[in-house]
Amino acid sequence: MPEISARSGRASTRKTRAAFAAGAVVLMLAASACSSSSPAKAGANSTKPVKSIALIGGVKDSPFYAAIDCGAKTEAKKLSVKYSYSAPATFDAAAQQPILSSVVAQSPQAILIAPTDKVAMFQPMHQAKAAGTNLLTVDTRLNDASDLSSQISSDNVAGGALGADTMAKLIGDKGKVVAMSEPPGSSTDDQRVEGFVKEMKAKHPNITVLTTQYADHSAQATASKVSSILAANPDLNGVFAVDNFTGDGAPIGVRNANARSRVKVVAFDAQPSQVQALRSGDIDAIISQNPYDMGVLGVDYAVQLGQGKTVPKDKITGLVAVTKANLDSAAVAPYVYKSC
Ligand code: T6T
Repeated sequence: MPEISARSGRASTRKTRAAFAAGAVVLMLAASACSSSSPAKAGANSTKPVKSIALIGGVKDSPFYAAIDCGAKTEAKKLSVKYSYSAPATFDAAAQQPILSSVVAQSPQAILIAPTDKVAMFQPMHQAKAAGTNLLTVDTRLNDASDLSSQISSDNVAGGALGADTMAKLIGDKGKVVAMSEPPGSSTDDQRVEGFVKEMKAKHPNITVLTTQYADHSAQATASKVSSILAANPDLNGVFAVDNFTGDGAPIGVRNANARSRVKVVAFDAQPSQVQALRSGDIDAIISQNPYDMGVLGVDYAVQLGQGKTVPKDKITGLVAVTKANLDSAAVAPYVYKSC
Protein backbone atom coordinates (compact mmCIF):
# COMPACT_ATOMS: atom_id res chain seq x y z
CA MET A 1 0.00 0.00 0.00
CA PRO A 2 1.70 3.19 -1.12
CA GLU A 3 2.58 5.54 1.73
CA ILE A 4 0.17 8.39 2.43
CA SER A 5 2.64 11.28 2.39
CA ALA A 6 2.32 14.86 3.51
CA ARG A 7 1.78 17.26 0.66
CA SER A 8 3.18 20.78 0.49
CA GLY A 9 1.04 23.83 -0.29
CA ARG A 10 -1.25 25.62 2.18
CA ALA A 11 -4.60 24.37 0.93
CA SER A 12 -3.32 20.84 0.43
CA THR A 13 -1.76 20.63 3.90
CA ARG A 14 -5.05 21.54 5.53
CA LYS A 15 -6.85 18.78 3.65
CA THR A 16 -4.00 16.34 4.15
CA ARG A 17 -4.22 16.76 7.93
CA ALA A 18 -7.92 15.98 7.69
CA ALA A 19 -7.05 12.94 5.65
CA PHE A 20 -4.50 11.70 8.20
CA ALA A 21 -6.94 12.46 11.01
CA ALA A 22 -9.63 10.44 9.32
CA GLY A 23 -7.20 7.57 8.87
CA ALA A 24 -9.20 6.60 5.78
CA VAL A 25 -7.92 3.75 3.67
CA VAL A 26 -7.22 5.72 0.50
CA LEU A 27 -4.30 5.60 -1.90
CA MET A 28 -3.02 9.18 -1.86
CA LEU A 29 -0.12 9.92 -4.17
CA ALA A 30 2.56 12.20 -2.73
CA ALA A 31 2.58 15.64 -4.29
CA SER A 32 5.82 16.68 -2.59
CA ALA A 33 7.80 13.97 -4.41
CA CYS A 34 6.89 15.64 -7.67
CA SER A 35 7.04 19.34 -6.78
CA SER A 36 10.20 20.69 -8.35
CA SER A 37 12.72 22.51 -6.19
CA SER A 38 13.42 25.06 -8.89
CA PRO A 39 10.79 27.82 -8.34
CA ALA A 40 10.01 30.15 -11.23
CA LYS A 41 12.49 33.03 -11.44
CA ALA A 42 10.71 36.23 -10.38
CA GLY A 43 12.44 38.03 -13.25
CA ALA A 44 10.74 35.80 -15.81
CA ASN A 45 7.36 36.97 -14.59
CA SER A 46 5.48 40.23 -14.52
CA THR A 47 5.51 41.53 -10.94
CA LYS A 48 2.65 43.98 -11.31
CA PRO A 49 0.43 43.70 -8.20
CA VAL A 50 -2.47 41.40 -9.09
CA LYS A 51 -5.85 43.14 -9.23
CA SER A 52 -7.60 40.60 -11.48
CA ILE A 53 -7.18 36.91 -12.34
CA ALA A 54 -8.98 34.98 -15.08
CA LEU A 55 -9.51 31.20 -15.15
CA ILE A 56 -10.14 29.48 -18.49
CA GLY A 57 -11.42 25.90 -18.14
CA GLY A 58 -11.15 23.09 -20.67
CA VAL A 59 -14.84 22.86 -21.43
CA LYS A 60 -18.18 24.30 -20.27
CA ASP A 61 -20.60 22.33 -18.05
CA SER A 62 -17.84 20.19 -16.57
CA PRO A 63 -18.08 19.42 -12.82
CA PHE A 64 -14.28 19.09 -12.79
CA TYR A 65 -13.61 22.61 -14.07
CA ALA A 66 -16.49 23.90 -11.97
CA ALA A 67 -14.62 22.58 -8.92
CA ILE A 68 -11.41 24.38 -9.99
CA ASP A 69 -13.55 27.51 -10.47
CA CYS A 70 -14.98 27.04 -6.95
CA GLY A 71 -11.51 26.89 -5.36
CA ALA A 72 -10.21 29.84 -7.39
CA LYS A 73 -13.32 31.97 -6.76
CA THR A 74 -13.20 31.28 -3.01
CA GLU A 75 -9.48 32.14 -2.75
CA ALA A 76 -9.83 35.27 -4.94
CA LYS A 77 -12.58 36.55 -2.65
CA LYS A 78 -10.41 35.88 0.42
CA LEU A 79 -7.52 37.82 -1.19
CA SER A 80 -9.81 40.62 -2.53
CA VAL A 81 -8.81 40.00 -6.15
CA LYS A 82 -11.21 40.46 -9.10
CA TYR A 83 -11.88 37.09 -10.71
CA SER A 84 -13.55 35.72 -13.83
CA TYR A 85 -14.22 32.24 -15.21
CA SER A 86 -14.87 31.19 -18.81
CA ALA A 87 -14.62 27.98 -20.82
CA PRO A 88 -15.18 26.85 -24.44
CA ALA A 89 -18.31 24.95 -25.51
CA THR A 90 -16.14 22.05 -26.70
CA PHE A 91 -12.83 20.65 -25.41
CA ASP A 92 -10.60 21.74 -28.31
CA ALA A 93 -8.08 24.44 -29.19
CA ALA A 94 -10.24 25.94 -31.96
CA ALA A 95 -12.95 26.73 -29.38
CA GLN A 96 -10.56 27.73 -26.58
CA GLN A 97 -8.40 30.21 -28.54
CA PRO A 98 -11.12 32.90 -28.98
CA ILE A 99 -11.94 32.58 -25.28
CA LEU A 100 -8.27 33.24 -24.48
CA SER A 101 -8.16 36.23 -26.84
CA SER A 102 -11.19 37.86 -25.23
CA VAL A 103 -9.73 37.27 -21.75
CA VAL A 104 -6.36 38.79 -22.75
CA ALA A 105 -8.23 41.86 -24.07
CA GLN A 106 -9.41 42.51 -20.49
CA SER A 107 -5.73 42.65 -19.37
CA PRO A 108 -5.79 40.47 -16.24
CA GLN A 109 -2.42 40.35 -14.47
CA ALA A 110 -2.63 36.51 -14.46
CA ILE A 111 -4.45 33.80 -16.41
CA LEU A 112 -4.98 30.29 -15.08
CA ILE A 113 -5.75 28.00 -18.03
CA ALA A 114 -6.31 24.30 -18.76
CA PRO A 115 -4.91 24.11 -22.31
CA THR A 116 -7.06 21.82 -24.45
CA ASP A 117 -4.14 20.84 -26.68
CA LYS A 118 -0.56 20.45 -25.42
CA VAL A 119 0.84 21.74 -28.73
CA ALA A 120 -1.82 23.86 -30.46
CA MET A 121 -2.37 26.12 -27.45
CA PHE A 122 1.29 27.09 -27.12
CA GLN A 123 1.25 29.91 -29.69
CA PRO A 124 -1.92 31.70 -28.49
CA MET A 125 -0.67 31.44 -24.91
CA HIS A 126 2.77 32.71 -25.99
CA GLN A 127 1.07 35.82 -27.32
CA ALA A 128 -0.77 36.27 -24.03
CA LYS A 129 2.55 36.06 -22.19
CA ALA A 130 4.05 38.63 -24.58
CA ALA A 131 1.21 40.96 -23.60
CA GLY A 132 2.59 40.89 -20.05
CA THR A 133 0.18 38.38 -18.46
CA ASN A 134 1.51 35.73 -16.07
CA LEU A 135 0.41 32.30 -17.28
CA LEU A 136 -0.26 29.38 -14.97
CA THR A 137 -1.71 26.08 -16.18
CA VAL A 138 -4.14 24.01 -14.14
CA ASP A 139 -4.96 20.38 -14.95
CA THR A 140 -3.61 19.99 -18.50
CA ARG A 141 -0.15 21.06 -19.59
CA LEU A 142 1.81 22.24 -22.61
CA ASN A 143 4.68 20.32 -24.13
CA ASP A 144 6.68 23.58 -24.07
CA ALA A 145 6.35 25.13 -20.58
CA SER A 146 8.86 27.96 -21.18
CA ASP A 147 6.21 30.71 -20.95
CA LEU A 148 4.55 29.31 -17.83
CA SER A 149 5.02 30.70 -14.33
CA SER A 150 3.64 27.50 -12.82
CA GLN A 151 1.99 24.22 -13.77
CA ILE A 152 -0.53 22.88 -11.24
CA SER A 153 -1.99 19.44 -11.90
CA SER A 154 -2.42 15.86 -10.76
CA ASP A 155 0.41 13.48 -11.60
CA ASN A 156 -1.61 11.86 -14.37
CA VAL A 157 0.92 9.14 -15.14
CA ALA A 158 0.66 8.14 -11.48
CA GLY A 159 -3.13 8.39 -11.79
CA GLY A 160 -3.07 5.87 -14.63
CA ALA A 161 -0.81 3.60 -12.57
CA LEU A 162 -3.20 3.85 -9.62
CA GLY A 163 -5.99 2.88 -12.02
CA ALA A 164 -3.99 -0.18 -13.06
CA ASP A 165 -3.28 -1.27 -9.47
CA THR A 166 -6.92 -0.69 -8.51
CA MET A 167 -8.13 -2.71 -11.52
CA ALA A 168 -5.64 -5.51 -10.79
CA LYS A 169 -7.01 -5.82 -7.26
CA LEU A 170 -10.58 -5.94 -8.58
CA ILE A 171 -9.94 -8.72 -11.13
CA GLY A 172 -7.66 -10.91 -9.01
CA ASP A 173 -4.48 -9.75 -10.79
CA LYS A 174 -5.15 -11.80 -13.93
CA GLY A 175 -7.19 -11.53 -17.13
CA LYS A 176 -7.74 -9.05 -19.98
CA VAL A 177 -8.42 -5.29 -19.77
CA VAL A 178 -8.72 -2.25 -22.02
CA ALA A 179 -8.31 1.52 -21.52
CA MET A 180 -10.85 3.93 -23.04
CA SER A 181 -9.57 7.44 -23.76
CA GLU A 182 -10.02 10.53 -25.94
CA PRO A 183 -8.13 11.20 -29.19
CA PRO A 184 -4.44 11.94 -28.33
CA GLY A 185 -3.61 15.61 -27.66
CA SER A 186 -4.81 16.25 -24.12
CA SER A 187 -1.82 15.79 -21.78
CA THR A 188 -3.94 14.40 -18.94
CA ASP A 189 -5.75 11.63 -20.84
CA ASP A 190 -2.59 10.67 -22.73
CA GLN A 191 -0.60 10.41 -19.46
CA ARG A 192 -3.29 8.32 -17.76
CA VAL A 193 -3.20 5.79 -20.57
CA GLU A 194 0.61 5.82 -20.45
CA GLY A 195 0.62 5.22 -16.68
CA PHE A 196 -2.02 2.48 -16.90
CA VAL A 197 -0.26 0.53 -19.64
CA LYS A 198 3.22 0.91 -18.06
CA GLU A 199 2.03 -0.20 -14.61
CA MET A 200 0.19 -3.21 -15.98
CA LYS A 201 3.31 -4.24 -17.89
CA ALA A 202 5.65 -3.69 -14.96
CA LYS A 203 3.60 -5.00 -12.03
CA HIS A 204 0.81 -7.21 -13.41
CA PRO A 205 2.28 -9.71 -15.89
CA ASN A 206 -0.81 -11.92 -15.78
CA ILE A 207 -3.03 -9.16 -17.13
CA THR A 208 -3.23 -8.63 -20.90
CA VAL A 209 -3.87 -5.02 -21.96
CA LEU A 210 -5.69 -4.62 -25.27
CA THR A 211 -4.92 -1.71 -27.60
CA THR A 212 -6.34 1.50 -26.15
CA GLN A 213 -9.64 2.56 -27.69
CA TYR A 214 -10.67 6.17 -28.35
CA ALA A 215 -14.11 7.77 -28.36
CA ASP A 216 -14.17 11.45 -29.18
CA HIS A 217 -15.54 13.13 -26.00
CA SER A 218 -18.78 11.18 -26.19
CA ALA A 219 -20.34 8.82 -23.67
CA GLN A 220 -22.47 7.24 -26.42
CA ALA A 221 -19.44 6.60 -28.64
CA THR A 222 -17.65 5.08 -25.63
CA ALA A 223 -20.64 2.83 -24.88
CA SER A 224 -20.78 1.47 -28.42
CA LYS A 225 -17.00 0.97 -28.53
CA VAL A 226 -17.10 -0.95 -25.24
CA SER A 227 -19.95 -3.13 -26.50
CA SER A 228 -18.04 -4.00 -29.67
CA ILE A 229 -14.83 -4.70 -27.70
CA LEU A 230 -16.84 -7.09 -25.52
CA ALA A 231 -18.35 -8.78 -28.57
CA ALA A 232 -14.83 -9.39 -29.92
CA ASN A 233 -13.41 -10.25 -26.45
CA PRO A 234 -16.06 -12.09 -24.41
CA ASP A 235 -13.28 -12.89 -21.88
CA LEU A 236 -12.63 -9.18 -21.16
CA ASN A 237 -12.39 -8.57 -17.39
CA GLY A 238 -12.01 -4.80 -17.01
CA VAL A 239 -12.40 -1.35 -18.57
CA PHE A 240 -10.36 1.68 -17.40
CA ALA A 241 -12.07 4.94 -18.39
CA VAL A 242 -9.74 7.97 -18.22
CA ASP A 243 -12.21 10.89 -18.01
CA ASN A 244 -15.86 11.89 -17.61
CA PHE A 245 -17.06 11.03 -21.13
CA THR A 246 -15.51 7.56 -21.09
CA GLY A 247 -16.49 7.17 -17.44
CA ASP A 248 -20.14 7.83 -18.29
CA GLY A 249 -20.09 5.64 -21.39
CA ALA A 250 -18.15 2.56 -20.21
CA PRO A 251 -20.78 1.26 -17.74
CA ILE A 252 -23.50 1.76 -20.37
CA GLY A 253 -21.51 -0.34 -22.84
CA VAL A 254 -20.88 -3.07 -20.25
CA ARG A 255 -24.56 -3.12 -19.29
CA ASN A 256 -25.72 -3.18 -22.94
CA ALA A 257 -23.50 -6.24 -23.46
CA ASN A 258 -25.01 -7.91 -20.35
CA ALA A 259 -21.46 -8.22 -19.04
CA ARG A 260 -21.69 -6.43 -15.68
CA SER A 261 -21.25 -9.65 -13.69
CA ARG A 262 -17.86 -10.34 -15.26
CA VAL A 263 -16.43 -6.92 -16.20
CA LYS A 264 -15.06 -4.40 -13.67
CA VAL A 265 -15.07 -0.67 -14.44
CA VAL A 266 -12.55 1.83 -13.03
CA ALA A 267 -13.38 5.44 -13.92
CA PHE A 268 -11.66 8.82 -13.38
CA ASP A 269 -13.05 11.92 -11.61
CA ALA A 270 -15.56 11.81 -8.75
CA GLN A 271 -18.11 14.02 -10.45
CA PRO A 272 -21.83 13.54 -9.67
CA SER A 273 -22.55 11.04 -12.47
CA GLN A 274 -19.54 8.86 -11.52
CA VAL A 275 -20.36 9.05 -7.80
CA GLN A 276 -23.95 7.99 -8.58
CA ALA A 277 -22.64 5.08 -10.70
CA LEU A 278 -20.36 4.01 -7.83
CA ARG A 279 -23.22 4.08 -5.35
CA SER A 280 -25.54 2.15 -7.72
CA GLY A 281 -22.86 -0.48 -8.43
CA ASP A 282 -22.49 0.39 -12.13
CA ILE A 283 -18.78 1.10 -11.63
CA ASP A 284 -16.32 -0.37 -9.13
CA ALA A 285 -13.85 2.43 -8.36
CA ILE A 286 -12.94 6.00 -9.30
CA ILE A 287 -9.47 7.55 -9.46
CA SER A 288 -10.21 11.09 -8.37
CA GLN A 289 -8.37 14.42 -8.33
CA ASN A 290 -8.44 17.54 -6.20
CA PRO A 291 -9.55 20.32 -8.61
CA TYR A 292 -10.57 22.61 -5.72
CA ASP A 293 -6.93 22.67 -4.55
CA MET A 294 -5.77 23.44 -8.10
CA GLY A 295 -7.98 26.55 -8.12
CA VAL A 296 -6.87 27.73 -4.66
CA LEU A 297 -3.18 27.22 -5.43
CA GLY A 298 -3.49 28.90 -8.84
CA VAL A 299 -4.84 32.10 -7.28
CA ASP A 300 -2.34 31.97 -4.41
CA TYR A 301 0.59 31.61 -6.81
CA ALA A 302 -0.70 34.34 -9.16
CA VAL A 303 -0.91 36.82 -6.27
CA GLN A 304 2.52 35.84 -4.96
CA LEU A 305 4.05 36.31 -8.44
CA GLY A 306 2.56 39.81 -8.54
CA GLN A 307 4.35 40.50 -5.25
CA GLY A 308 7.66 39.46 -6.84
CA LYS A 309 7.78 36.21 -4.90
CA THR A 310 8.87 32.87 -6.37
CA VAL A 311 6.41 29.98 -6.68
CA PRO A 312 6.83 26.28 -7.56
CA LYS A 313 7.22 25.89 -11.33
CA ASP A 314 5.57 22.48 -11.07
CA LYS A 315 3.00 21.64 -8.37
CA ILE A 316 1.35 18.24 -8.11
CA THR A 317 -1.98 17.96 -6.32
CA GLY A 318 -3.42 14.80 -4.82
CA LEU A 319 -5.16 11.73 -6.21
CA VAL A 320 -7.15 9.03 -4.45
CA ALA A 321 -8.73 5.72 -5.33
CA VAL A 322 -12.40 6.00 -4.31
CA THR A 323 -14.57 2.95 -3.63
CA LYS A 324 -18.05 2.50 -2.17
CA ALA A 325 -16.28 1.71 1.14
CA ASN A 326 -14.43 5.06 1.51
CA LEU A 327 -16.68 7.33 -0.60
CA ASP A 328 -18.27 9.05 2.42
CA SER A 329 -15.08 9.29 4.51
CA ALA A 330 -13.64 12.68 5.55
CA ALA A 331 -10.35 11.87 3.79
CA VAL A 332 -12.08 11.41 0.42
CA ALA A 333 -14.45 14.39 0.75
CA PRO A 334 -11.98 16.90 -0.84
CA TYR A 335 -11.83 14.63 -3.89
CA VAL A 336 -15.61 14.57 -4.54
CA TYR A 337 -16.24 17.41 -7.01
CA LYS A 338 -18.46 20.28 -5.90
CA SER A 339 -19.28 23.56 -7.63
CA CYS A 340 -20.01 26.78 -5.69
O1 T6T B 1 -10.35 14.37 -16.12
C1 T6T B 1 -10.68 15.73 -16.11
C2 T6T B 1 -9.46 16.54 -16.52
O2 T6T B 1 -8.37 16.21 -15.66
C3 T6T B 1 -9.08 16.24 -17.95
O3 T6T B 1 -8.03 17.06 -18.36
C4 T6T B 1 -10.27 16.47 -18.88
O4 T6T B 1 -11.41 15.73 -18.43
C5 T6T B 1 -11.80 16.02 -17.09
O5 T6T B 1 -12.17 17.37 -17.03
C6 T6T B 1 -12.99 15.15 -16.72
O6 T6T B 1 -14.15 15.77 -17.06
